[in-house]
Amino acid sequence: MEDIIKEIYNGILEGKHKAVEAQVKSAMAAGVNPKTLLDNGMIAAMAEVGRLFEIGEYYVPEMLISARAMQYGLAVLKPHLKEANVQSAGKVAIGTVKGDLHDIGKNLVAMMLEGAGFEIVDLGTDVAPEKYVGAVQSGANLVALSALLTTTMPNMKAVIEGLKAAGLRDKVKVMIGGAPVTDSYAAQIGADGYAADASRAVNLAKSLVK
Ligand code: B1M
Repeated sequence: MEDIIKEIYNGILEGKHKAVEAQVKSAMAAGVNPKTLLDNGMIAAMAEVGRLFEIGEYYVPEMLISARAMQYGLAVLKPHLKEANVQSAGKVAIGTVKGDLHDIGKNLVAMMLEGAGFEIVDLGTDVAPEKYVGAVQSGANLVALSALLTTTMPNMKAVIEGLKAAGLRDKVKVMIGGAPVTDSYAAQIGADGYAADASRAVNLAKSLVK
């Protein structure tokens, strides 16, 4: 791993948000590939944070400060991830489902979709089904649902049921993702597709609105 990528990886693990922000700026100025930094440095660091939490070396406060460092780095990286000359590809209402506060993956997916030319309506975290329904009524043609907890996954189905109840299900595509979510879960709840990561989410979104 390049030194600067390793430094950013360590900075996220240690929750040094100001240092991470500065290091990502330096990496961009030095011409480091933003996607390589994202995948090999930043996402890899968050995976390690999860592992340390699982084995009891990190607790919620450590996860939080690492997440803050990740968000600071992502804010710097965002403009560098954008594709050049992209046209509006569709309007996406994205959010983390009810009961779930994890937003790093959701933000990353939103950022990549925006970079690929989608208009983003970010509903935030802990989003009730009615809010997605409202966003579709306001013109979103794609709903993107993120869940990081096995306990909140069923709330994805609640959104689909909400869209059906409002008579909107055939007017909108629904895609889902997040660490515990799978392709077969998407099929089980009647979603239109599942993506394992932010890059695949872009390809899926493009194919769904085609
Ligand atoms: Co939490 N947490 N957390 N956490 N947390 C996990 C998810 C966990 C796996 C950790 C563990 O045990 N190893 C575990 C869930 C276990 C389970 O349900 N199976 C867990 C737990 C238990 C909890 C709490 C219950 C802890 C507690 O309080 N006791 C609590 C729940 C709070 C709540 O939501 N109600 C909690 C809280 C938190 C923090 C607030 C401290 C913090 C979140 C801060 C934030 O997001 N602003 C946090 C963090 C940071 C994590 C880990 C360490 C990292 C998550 C992350 O940001 N990953 C996580 C462990 C892990 O994932 N290894 C963990 C990086 C991110 C880039 O990846 O989000 O997976 P990810 O997104 C990926 C893909 O999944 C995909 O693309 C993204 C980019 O490639 N993707 C999509 C995501 N959404 C998508 C949508 C799509 C398509 C793709 O289409 C729509």
